[in-house]
Amino acid sequence: MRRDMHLAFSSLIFLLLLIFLAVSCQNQKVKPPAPYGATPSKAQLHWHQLEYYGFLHFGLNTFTGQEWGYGNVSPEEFNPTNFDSDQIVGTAKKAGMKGLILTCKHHDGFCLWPSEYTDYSVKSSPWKDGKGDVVKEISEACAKYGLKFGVYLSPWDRNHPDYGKPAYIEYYRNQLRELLTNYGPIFEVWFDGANGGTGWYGGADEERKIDRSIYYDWDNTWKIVRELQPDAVIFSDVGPDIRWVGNENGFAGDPCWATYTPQTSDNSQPAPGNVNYQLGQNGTQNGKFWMPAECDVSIRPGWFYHAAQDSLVKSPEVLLDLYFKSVGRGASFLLNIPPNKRGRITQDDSLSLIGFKKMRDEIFKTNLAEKAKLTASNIRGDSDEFLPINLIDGNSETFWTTSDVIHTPELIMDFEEVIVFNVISLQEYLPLGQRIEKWTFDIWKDDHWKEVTDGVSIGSKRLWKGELQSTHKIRLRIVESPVCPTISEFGVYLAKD
Ligand code: FUL
Ligand code: CA
Repeated sequence: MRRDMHLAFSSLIFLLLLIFLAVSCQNQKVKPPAPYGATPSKAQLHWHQLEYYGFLHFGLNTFTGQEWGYGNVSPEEFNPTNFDSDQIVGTAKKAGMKGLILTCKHHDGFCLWPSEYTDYSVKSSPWKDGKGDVVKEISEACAKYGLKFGVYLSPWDRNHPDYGKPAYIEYYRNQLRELLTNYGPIFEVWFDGANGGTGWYGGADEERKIDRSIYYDWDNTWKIVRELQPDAVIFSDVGPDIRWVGNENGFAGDPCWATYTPQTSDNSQPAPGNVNYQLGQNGTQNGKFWMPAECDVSIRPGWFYHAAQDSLVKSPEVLLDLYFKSVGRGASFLLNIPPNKRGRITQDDSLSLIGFKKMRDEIFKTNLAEKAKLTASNIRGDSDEFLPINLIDGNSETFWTTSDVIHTPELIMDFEEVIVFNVISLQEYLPLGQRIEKWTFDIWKDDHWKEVTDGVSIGSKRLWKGELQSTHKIRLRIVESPVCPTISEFGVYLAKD
């Protein structure tokens, strides 16, 4: 009995010792750096991963050939002859898009879903005898193909008799609730800055000016999104989650900071349509909010489909260039692919999309850096958790970082064989904020380092494409950073021709 007790006692001591050891090891674990400046929300982090998604401009304008309907066109005009959500969403899927945003209501006020609050919708059209619902079909097809679904609900409504009056805000919010309740998870809600002006307004046919900074009471309107779709990001000229890049050409500025402080010239409250939007192109270094840019552009000159523009579809080469200038500058690429009168994506557009996809796949197929031996000038606490190998594991959650006092480290990649490349890709670890201000990239050539390129900012992604380089050693230097850098990925690629 005594012997048994003795044994139990020693086992207990042994167990306690183990726990003590485990806890003290845990305590010795090197802590990650403290966050710097504004940092992204969970929803924004998810959004960053999407990078490339599509816009669908579809509605009465598709049938009338207009871009901004006046709000007086009969709903009977809406009659796609062969609407096929599988074809539309399937095309986006094949193109590698990660989501689709649908113009559920554009400025003309016509609704692509049978809204309870108006007859100016698909229910008054001959399409499917007024029983159709484009929002339902597209959202369901997105779920089927694994794409995220987003909604555009134009704040401006050139059809509604109450536009400009308080009653319209109630109408607008009711519609927002319908869209955010009845169509599954929404990843992005798009609030257009174009609002106020001439319109039909239920026959008044006049100009209605609104005070853009106060009319929509945005804070309370956006609360509806937070309440009904807490995982969605809100896009507008002034965020609050995603900002307009300030042009409709599909490119971001260089640099394009993920942080932004919206400004107006007259000190009024910044709001969609009331902001110095040109500043969105570069953002604000050390800006007040994490509010990354989205680059919207149409694959055609117009946002809506016009047969006369079939020969003007952007080529795969042009799209690739825009990709480098949007995603490659830390923004997202929102490419509009308008369904035609049949209710399908036109072949010219599909071919270009697939060509663009092939080019991207070809470039990013092999990360040459995976074969490198990595040496960093400093590793935070010499910890296994922050090793440079994290740069080539294809995982944006792991990163290389240094001691707090080391702000300008360098990293060398050695290759057993000479590599030939013309593309590099860098990614910062976003949860800790945008930290790096300036970096330089060199190759080893003729027994010395030769600078190939440099840049201001990295952010969610920084792509560089240039002349062909051949070497067996490359170097990344962080040359300006207010804090220790945290870099999650480093890719080296070859873009043939
Ligand atoms: C603009 C609108 O006026 C265009 O018609 C289009 O919808 C574009 C995406 O946003 O502000
Ligand atoms: Ca990584």
